[in-house]
Order: sequence, then structure tokens, then C-alpha cells
Amino acid sequence: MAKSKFDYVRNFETDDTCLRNCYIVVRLDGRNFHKFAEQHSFTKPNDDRALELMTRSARSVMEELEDIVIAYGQSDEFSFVFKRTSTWFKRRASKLMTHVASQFSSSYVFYWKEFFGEQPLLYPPGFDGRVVLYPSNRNLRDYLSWRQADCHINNMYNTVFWTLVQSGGLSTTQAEDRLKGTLAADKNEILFSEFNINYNTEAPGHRKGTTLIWEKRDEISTKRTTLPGGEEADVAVTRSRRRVHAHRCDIIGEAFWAEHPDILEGDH
Ligand code: DGT
Ligand code: MG
Ligand code: MG
Ligand code: MG
Ligand code: MG
Repeated sequence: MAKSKFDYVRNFETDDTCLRNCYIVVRLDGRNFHKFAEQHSFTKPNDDRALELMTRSARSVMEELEDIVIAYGQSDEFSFVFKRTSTWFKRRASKLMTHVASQFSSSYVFYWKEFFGEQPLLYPPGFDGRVVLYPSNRNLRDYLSWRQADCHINNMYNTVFWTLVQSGGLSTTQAEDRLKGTLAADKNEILFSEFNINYNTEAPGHRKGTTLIWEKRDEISTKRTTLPGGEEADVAVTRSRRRVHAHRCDIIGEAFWAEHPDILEGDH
């Protein structure tokens, strides 16, 4: 293409190439979801339709974009981790982040009906994005642990808070006062002794958030074939397929990483 005299403006673009060898994390967070949840009557403290829609949208991001090895979500946020050797879009932060944010947002709208049925989406939701680089496996794991610890702390607080309001008859101000200064053990105790709820048996997805990874699993399907004798029969066919699978488990400890050793690349 011939150059025009306007061509120099390209040099005003800033270089936002992500440092090599680092994991690139893109974290999205729903814009003003306090209001969005209120307006769409999300159940408190957790709305499974909303959480599953978030997960469905994240799955679409992993399937449509390249090089995402793991994603972790809770509340109105989702983090996507690009493998450290990724060269997708020349590792340009703005390209990666905007692709993640737009694919996620359009999926959230596209799949809304699958989870909310006839309940209308009242206005277009938005998500902010940020990029963070992590140079080591330890740093990346600590990042994911930080998000899961956040999920735990918030969910425990919200579970007790809304139990005190919904089942205990307290006003929101009274529940807030009751929880001031309490530790995890105190919250467990309130749930157990006053409401007969064992926090550890609450839904894993609420306590642990959702982790998405690629996994190869055998899938069995039936195929109609013609046998040597000429008659038709259904036979079982097994093939190994790579798909995005959801886990709702602890990712802070060693067990998850020992079970899935191929998520992380070695530190060099
Ligand atoms: P932001 O992110 O600064 O634009 O503002 P927000 O309002 O999105 O604040 P954030 O992201 O710190 O907190 C997430 C909000 O989303 C929080 O107010 C509770 C709401 N939310 C998320 N998941 C659920 C849910 O399952 N049920 C209900 N009722 N609310 C939820
Ligand atoms: Mg926020
Ligand atoms: Mg938000
Ligand atoms: Mg949030
Ligand atoms: Mg283009």
C-alpha cells in the first residue's frame, strides 16, 4: 500500500506489548452490578442463573479466543489467564483485553435467555477489564488464590448476613451490627447454632467460585453402522475430546494443581 502524508500518525500509537515469559491475566468485572443485580431481581446472596450465565460467557471466551489455559470467576468478575508463551495479537495488552471484554459482554447478552427465560434484560450490561502480568507460577497461583480467598470471605459474610435477615428477621442494619468484628469461626457458629446450617456443605460454586480448564476426556456416542451380515446396528464409539470443563473446588492448595499438571508451564 502506498504511503500517504498522513501515515505518520501511526507513530502516535503506544507500545503495550506484554513482557515475554509472563502469564497474562485479564480480569473483567461487571460495571455497577450492585444496581444491575437489584434491577434484575438477583436472589441474595447468590443467584445461580446469574452465576451460570457468567460461566457460560467465560466458556465462550475460552472457546473463541486463543491460548487461555484457565479462567476463574466469582460474583460479577472473571479472570482469564493466557499461557506465558502466547504470541496471540503480538501480546498487545489492549487487543487481548478488549477481545476478552467484548466477547464476554456479547455472550452475556446472547445467552441471557438461556438462564433467565422470559425475564427481560432491561439494559445493556458492561464490563471493565484490566491486564496484569505474572512472571512465575507462584505469583500466578497466588493471584488465583487471592481471588478465591476473596470469594470465600465475601460469600461467608453474605451467607450469614442474608440468613440473619431472611430467616432471623433482623433488619439489614441489625445484621450489619451483629456481624461487626466477627471472625470466620463466629460466623460459622451463628449459622450452625442459630440456623442449623453447616457452612461447609453450602453449594461449592458459591463457596469456591468457578474454575474453567481445558480437559481431554473420553466421550461415548452411538453410531449406526452396517454389519458384515448386512444388517444395521448401533455401536458405541469412544473418542477423546478436548473441552472446557467447570470445577467448583479449592484451587489454593496443591491437590488441584497436582491433578492438572499441564495447566502451568515450567518456570525457566
Ligand atoms: P463496580 O464494579 O465498581 O462498577 O461496582 P459493582 O456494583 O459492580 O461492585 P462490585 O463489583 O464490587 O460488586 C459486585 C456486585 O454485584 C455486588 O454489589 C453484588 C452484586 N452481585 C454479584 N453476584 C450477585 C448475586 O449472585 N446475587 C446478588 N443479589 N448480587 C450479586
Ligand atoms: Mg469494583
Ligand atoms: Mg462490579
Ligand atoms: Mg466485582
Ligand atoms: Mg480489524
